[in-house]
Amino acid sequence: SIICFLVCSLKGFTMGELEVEKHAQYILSVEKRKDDFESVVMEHLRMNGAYWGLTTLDLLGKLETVDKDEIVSWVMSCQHESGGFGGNVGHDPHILYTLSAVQVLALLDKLDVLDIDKLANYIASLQNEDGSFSGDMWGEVDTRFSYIAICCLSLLHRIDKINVEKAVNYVVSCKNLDGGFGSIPGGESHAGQIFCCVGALAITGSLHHVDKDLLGWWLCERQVKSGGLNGRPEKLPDVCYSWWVLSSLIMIDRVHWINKEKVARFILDCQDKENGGISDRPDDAVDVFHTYFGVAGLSLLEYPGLKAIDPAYALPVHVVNRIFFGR
Ligand code: GRG
Ligand code: ZN
Repeated sequence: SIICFLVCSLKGFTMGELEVEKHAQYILSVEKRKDDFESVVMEHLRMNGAYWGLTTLDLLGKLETVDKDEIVSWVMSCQHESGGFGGNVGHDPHILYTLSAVQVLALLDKLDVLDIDKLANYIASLQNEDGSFSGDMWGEVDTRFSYIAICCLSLLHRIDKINVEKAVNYVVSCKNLDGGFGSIPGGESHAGQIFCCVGALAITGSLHHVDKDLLGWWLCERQVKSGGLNGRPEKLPDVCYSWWVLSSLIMIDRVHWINKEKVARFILDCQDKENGGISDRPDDAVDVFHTYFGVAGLSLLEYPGLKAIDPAYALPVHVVNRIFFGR
């Protein structure tokens, strides 16, 4: 329409630069091709893939094309006796897949099929004495798991099942002198871990523990000449950091410190304009993971025509509103 054309021109983009139809077709086709390279790689983390793919479709306005009941019954067939979810049918449960399962059900407005208390007890059982979280029964500890536990329990309205104060203190103990956060106390700052720690603090109302100017500066320095963002100093830019860095900057209210047009340009340059999908860098092979992060990054940048995504919950804003404010 003429209005959209004007909005797009104002923001510096031509209409149709984002290949909406082709990206939606690409996501749907990966699900159907069961034996090519990408599908085989995805086999053990199919639950994560379902979350990336379905969230992308929703942001693009194409979620109506999927068979919701079939997805819900597959998701539920991945649930384990313990309450946790595996990456696929018959796989061991892990908190990583459990969050994806909850996010998929939230997207489809089917959270009511869950035994909420059983699932919440599984997550709560992974909290350690020092407030940290293990990913599964084998015990690896990482601030990724702190974020996941807090995000998941918040979506289920069961945050009271854990010791929130201890969980927050543990995340704060992973803060570094550069303002960033690592995977464990003393671990190097990395944009992915920063998303997790800032997200956990945002959801628990604890952002006062963040030095916003110091962290904002570190995050802005992730932008390289091409406009893309890297995850740490001296590293190559990668589309997925559009998500990890931009979402963190938005949560600490410093996204105006970055050149948003140049990030959007970098993401658009990573599209396969012929067959759909987005890659990590221009001219690399596309995958579902980077297609999700590219579209989610553009959504954070308010790219015309995309639905808004929530930077802390990593779900479309309309889904988060449905969960917390009813419909
Ligand atoms: C709901 C979005 C969402 C996430 C769930 C799993 C998780 C919570 C967060 C993962 C955060 C994280 C650590 C992301 C980084 C992923 C990544 C690209 C790692 C690569 O790191 P390196 O050091 O690559 O191998 P670089 O880019 O530094 O060369
Ligand atoms: Zn990447």
